[in-house]
Amino acid sequence: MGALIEDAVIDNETMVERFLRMDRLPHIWCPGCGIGTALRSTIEALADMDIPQEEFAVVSGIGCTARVAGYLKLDSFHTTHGRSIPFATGLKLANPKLKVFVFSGDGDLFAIGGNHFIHAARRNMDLKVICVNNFIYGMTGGQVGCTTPTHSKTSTSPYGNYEPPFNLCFLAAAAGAVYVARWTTFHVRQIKRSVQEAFAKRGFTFIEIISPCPTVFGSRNGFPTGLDMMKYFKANSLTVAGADPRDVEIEMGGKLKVGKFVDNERPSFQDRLSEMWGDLGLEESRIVEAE
Ligand SMILES: Cc1ncc(C[n+]2csc(CCOP(=O)(O)OP(=O)(O)O)c2C)c(N)n1
Repeated sequence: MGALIEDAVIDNETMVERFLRMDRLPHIWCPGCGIGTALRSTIEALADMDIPQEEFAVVSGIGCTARVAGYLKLDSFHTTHGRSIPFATGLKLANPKLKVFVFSGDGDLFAIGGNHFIHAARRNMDLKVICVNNFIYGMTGGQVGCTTPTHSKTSTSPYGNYEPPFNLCFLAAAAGAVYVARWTTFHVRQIKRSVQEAFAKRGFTFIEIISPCPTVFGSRNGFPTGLDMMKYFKANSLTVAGADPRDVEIEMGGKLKVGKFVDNERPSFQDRLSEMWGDLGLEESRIVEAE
């Protein structure tokens, strides 16, 4: 038994050291933040897939979540605010063999970067997007954003937010994503499975991970510690596999619907490209065009 535990500890260390730039630690995240949990589940998913590490590339924008790209020992690109998706699109087109994923925050992907998100989904670009949704602009001090639940207090809505938030899963599905799932940081195994399922698909996939930000969101909304928010997730999450994404809007105090909501097939951007260019690969098609 002792040996088994020892092996597990060694495996864990090996996995973490394999995927994290240990020289960059300690990380910048606050105690109780859920980004590390989301990252850990993602690393477990990558480690357990039959894909060589050098084939992965990760792209992020700016924000607390976006720091993930700097900590991951992959080909990592920490780009400008809101521009992770166009950057990732370029990367995928330049080297279609790469497994390109985007790991970024809700503000980065859906406020400043919202337009890029919907068009990549419409094109069914072969990108795997993982969004940590902490309901707020974490890095810049907890301002209200496009995912802040109605009535929640933030540094710029001290009496409560009076706007409705985006339902990110519905937005992704409506724009054309072929895989859409939502979990919280309480659902570590489900996140791992979703990441693996997303990588197994062609086309644009979206995973939303609801995460605590005790420092600037929780402290103003009755969840002063990360644990308080995790208990809330545990008590209020309701798994509804295959739920219609329009029915999974988030309201604090109500049931938080999680699960895999969309899993379908349609031609990806690259499928359409090869349809047009026959068997020619992307690289060759560019050569033909240049001639
Ligand atoms: C063009 C531009 N506008 C604004 C900012 C300031 N800024 C940096 S991070 C950030 C918000 C990040 O929020 P989110 O993506 O939700 O990530 P979190 O920090 O909550 O993980 C903003 C507005 C910036 N860096 N660049």
